[in-house]
Amino acid sequence: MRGNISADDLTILRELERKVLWLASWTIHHANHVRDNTDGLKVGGHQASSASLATIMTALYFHTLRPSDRVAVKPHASPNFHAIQYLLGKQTRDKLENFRGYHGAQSYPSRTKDIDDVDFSTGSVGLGVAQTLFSSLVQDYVRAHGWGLDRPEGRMVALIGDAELDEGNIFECILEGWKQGLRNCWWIVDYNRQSLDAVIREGLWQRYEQLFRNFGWDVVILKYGSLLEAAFAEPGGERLRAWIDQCPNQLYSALVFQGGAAWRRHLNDGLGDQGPVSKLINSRTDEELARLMTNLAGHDLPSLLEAFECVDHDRPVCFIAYTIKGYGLPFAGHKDNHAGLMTPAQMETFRKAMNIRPGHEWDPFEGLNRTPEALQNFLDKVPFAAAGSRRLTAPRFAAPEQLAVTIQPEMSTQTGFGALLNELAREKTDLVSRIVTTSPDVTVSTNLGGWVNRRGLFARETLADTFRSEHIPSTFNWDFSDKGQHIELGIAEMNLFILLSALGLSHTINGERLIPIGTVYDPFIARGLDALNYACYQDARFILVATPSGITLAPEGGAHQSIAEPLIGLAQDGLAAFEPAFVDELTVILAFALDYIQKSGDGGEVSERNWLRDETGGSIYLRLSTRPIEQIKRPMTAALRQSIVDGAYWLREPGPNCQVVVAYTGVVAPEAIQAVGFMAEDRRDVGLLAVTSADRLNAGWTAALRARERGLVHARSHIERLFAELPPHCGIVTVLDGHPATLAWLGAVGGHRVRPLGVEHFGQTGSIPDLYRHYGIDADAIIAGAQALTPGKPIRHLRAM
Ligand SMILES: Cc1ncc(C[n+]2csc(CCOP(=O)(O)OP(=O)(O)O)c2C)c(N)n1
Ligand SMILES: [Mg+2]
Repeated sequence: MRGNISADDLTILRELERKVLWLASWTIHHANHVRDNTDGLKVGGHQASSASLATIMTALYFHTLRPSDRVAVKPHASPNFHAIQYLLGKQTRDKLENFRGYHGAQSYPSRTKDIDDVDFSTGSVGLGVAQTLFSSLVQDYVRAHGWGLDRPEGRMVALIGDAELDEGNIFECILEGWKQGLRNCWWIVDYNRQSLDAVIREGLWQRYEQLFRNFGWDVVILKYGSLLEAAFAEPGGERLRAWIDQCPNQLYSALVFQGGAAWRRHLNDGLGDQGPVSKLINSRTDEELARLMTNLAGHDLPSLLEAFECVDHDRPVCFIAYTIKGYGLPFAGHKDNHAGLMTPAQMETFRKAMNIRPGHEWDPFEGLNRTPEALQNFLDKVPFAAAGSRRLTAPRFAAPEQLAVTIQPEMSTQTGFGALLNELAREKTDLVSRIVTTSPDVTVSTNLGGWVNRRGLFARETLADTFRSEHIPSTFNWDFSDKGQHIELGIAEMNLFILLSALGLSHTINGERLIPIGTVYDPFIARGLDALNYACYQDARFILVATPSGITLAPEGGAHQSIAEPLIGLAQDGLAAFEPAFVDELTVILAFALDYIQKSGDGGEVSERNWLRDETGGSIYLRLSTRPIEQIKRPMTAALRQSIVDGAYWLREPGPNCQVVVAYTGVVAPEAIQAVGFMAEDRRDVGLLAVTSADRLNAGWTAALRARERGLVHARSHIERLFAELPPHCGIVTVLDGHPATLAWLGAVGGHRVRPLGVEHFGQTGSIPDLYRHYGIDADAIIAGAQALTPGKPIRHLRAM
């Protein structure tokens, strides 16, 4: 017995290992050669990559893992994952037959698109890996706050391709994990020494080993399987071990590909006539020799089971498991095998070797030696699958319609945000207890300081603010405790988004809902954009507050100003973007956000009222600014509140003969208001549209178009209703501190001419008036745009200049 497993169970696991390899290979083969596949895109990278991980995944899923454990599977090992879930009764044959097809099993494991309980999506290499680390931290956060203690602690496990470790975000998160006292995290590196293009550099494992140890990880190197270990114990075995240890990656891979005779030739040439070791080699047939020389620990169930079983602590562990890319398949080890596919003839040989009868390729137990009853009995008891569905749920927390805050006559949205959180921090509601804020070293400069002073920083170990205990005056109390509600991150924005992804899945991973709010400078969204996209793809729920933004950050210059971000807000799926101008708008939007992020993602129905996905919810992006602007004193009516949420309202209603509409977003409100005032005498019935969310306006519009095309003739979106009375000859000037394309589409809604103003080129230092003038988003530019769009006498204000 090794690794706490009976000989009988080990035999069954060996059968399942073959089955996983077969089913994954057949799934891929089927998608390419059996199913009609005319799109020309052959399955790339799956076959060899899956074979590489088949043994490790068999050991984990069928023996080691528990229901509380969560796994991110290397993207190209998805066929293994689907095969395992198929054997466990959680994936259908239909979906496997349709692998990579429409509504079939996904090419890369997907939480949102697959039916077989994917814990964490993967696909963009490196991100799923970091997700496991941050999920461990979130698990600790939840438990430290006293929630979910009736569930056992889980391990967060990443199955990692060795080349995946080239991604910088992995190193960023290792550093953060060390700072935050990471526990219960296992990373298993599939050390096949191959990437997509190439065989990797020699000795990388030593660099990894050092690195992980430096950051407090336990490192377990799984190099030799049990056959090799036994051979090393034979006379001459040590010589054999030395030969393998010195064998370059390239040569090893080439010999794996060539097989037994080549191994023998090279070993004999390399070792010469050495007596015992030659005897060791010569006592084996070519086939036995090939099996021995490729018996790496990553393909040796007993070695793996024992290694996993031996971990007796909760510190993070990195297993470096030696494997062979394409193990068990004809192109094993070949450096070109990443996108390698078996030919029909090779598949036929493989089928026979696996004892599979034609027509029985999908039968779960076909070709195995144990009886179906024995196998099914084993599968029924697999611990990982014992608890049923892995999707947990958590109740929602009621959010108010609007938040309260004192609005100063002049105020910026960023100050408003800080004040709103400061007010929330005073409240003793369940909702507020679930808020967790985080920021990559810009907590203070994004105005979260007041909230943090009241709610404290999170750390598993209490750490007092020495400045405070030494009575040195400071605006900020930085006391850390396990009840704190702010997670302070280092500067890496990738970490921010992956942490938001982990926090934002807590309701389904931990069964405990969190309300995550992350702050970042708007331009640096781009630094973590792929991780933001990843978080949204997994349907994680969070509020992203991006501030400051735009060229409004005038003296900071082009390196800190954002231009493209409003387009990200418009285009990013799963993220509703808002850019308020006034703080009262923000009080409404933030309240909406607190509710919207908690809505269930099921169904994807659109609301009949505004044709948005308001029933399904999503995440929220608020683009804010540091520029103080004069606030409007007005009552917040229910209708205004609704319009702010729907994306726009008339700040000045257009009259029946309206010649010009100025539609603005965000911080350029004063310029738009001023411009409308200046042109009022020279253009008739000018309208002023406040756009609080170009994203929601646009989404509602396209959804309504689609609905009408489907025959719902009365479908009308919010922007269509707002523009319904505009005369056809009226022109629209749009303006924002961001890329003009964000609002340019407004002209297409009712077929009006548009002059879109915005920022298209890198900013520079200057004052706000300097830069608004230079980039053409000031009142004069708006008036000039209006004059060019509409007939009539020149507008006096421009003439006067
Ligand atoms: C961010 C990103 N860049 C590039 C790719 C394309 N890609 C997919 S797999 C791969 C190489 C993976 O090598 P490794 O991680 O060692 O896995 P193996 O195939 O060897 O199992 C690359 C470059 C990707 N999926 N994601
Ligand atoms: Mg690799």
